Amino acid sequence: MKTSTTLELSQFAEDVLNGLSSTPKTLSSRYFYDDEGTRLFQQIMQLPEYYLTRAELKIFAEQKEAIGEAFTSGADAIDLVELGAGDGTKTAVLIDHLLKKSVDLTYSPIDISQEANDVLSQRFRSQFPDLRINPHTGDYFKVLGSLKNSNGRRKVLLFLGSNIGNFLQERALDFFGQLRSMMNAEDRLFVGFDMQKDPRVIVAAYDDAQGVTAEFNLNLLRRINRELGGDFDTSKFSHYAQYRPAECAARSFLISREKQTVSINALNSTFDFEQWEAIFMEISQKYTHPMIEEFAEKSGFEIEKEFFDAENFYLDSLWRPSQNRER
Ligand code: AVJ
Repeated sequence: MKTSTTLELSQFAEDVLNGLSSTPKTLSSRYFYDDEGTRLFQQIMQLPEYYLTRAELKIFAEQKEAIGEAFTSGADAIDLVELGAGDGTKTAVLIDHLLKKSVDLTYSPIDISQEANDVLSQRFRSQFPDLRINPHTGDYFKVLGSLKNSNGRRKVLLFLGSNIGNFLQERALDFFGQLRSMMNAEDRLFVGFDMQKDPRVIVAAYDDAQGVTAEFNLNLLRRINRELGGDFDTSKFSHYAQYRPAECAARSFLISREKQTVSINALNSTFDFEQWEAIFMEISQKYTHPMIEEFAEKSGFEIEKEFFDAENFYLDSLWRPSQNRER
């Protein structure tokens, strides 16, 4: 029965169908970022509890000299390639610095959203009239594959914001391994990791007092209503965030406050919720230093240099392909 309908469904519809048919029910955080979700995430980044963005921006602002040196050491020219740039605030700090140092530089943001790329490119074109910008819209790996050929310039891949935290451990390892396979020996990978810290600080970041994170999660139910003809009543769900310190994992759930049935037209389906049943929405993994070392090693990298903030809340880690392990 499922097969004939599934073929005609969008990836989003298919993933929602599979997720809400699973036990426990789950929805993927990769679908948070429609226009409304992107707007809510911008708001999250301004929240007093959401320390991640500020910590990383501080690292960039205070250590741009050392970061710039590490990026350019042993290379005459560099191509910054950013995976999922967002609004580019952090990257702008670094670009500004590198241009002032007269580094031979290009900037290639890669994003699945054409819209996001257009906005960012326009902003950077007016901010940095001399910067060569080559935006690419599409899947990270497809685009990286097309950029693979060495042009004698060092590619520095940027994967910031602890975006890696949304991947389960195994997928994160696989992701780094795939990046590795697309890199030349002189290329570098610069990754942002949110570190393990006081559990109370972490849980507050995902359960803010103003309820913006709750709205960010509930927006995915609204998105299903908008795009797939769902009839979720968001007042019947509440956001619940927890942090498990032994796993270093923050998780978000939407909890059905009552027994209810939700129908989704585009899926030709209804879904029953028990009272207090959870939908697992998002994992935001935190890291210990040994975890990061293990990731680097297992995916074929060596850690070249590390940039922490003063509180050790956050780490931007520069990796180079390890030479004893051709993949
Ligand atoms: C963009 C994946 C880094 O997990 O901290 C923020 C997304 N979710 N608040 C994170 C998010 C809830 C964010 N990342």
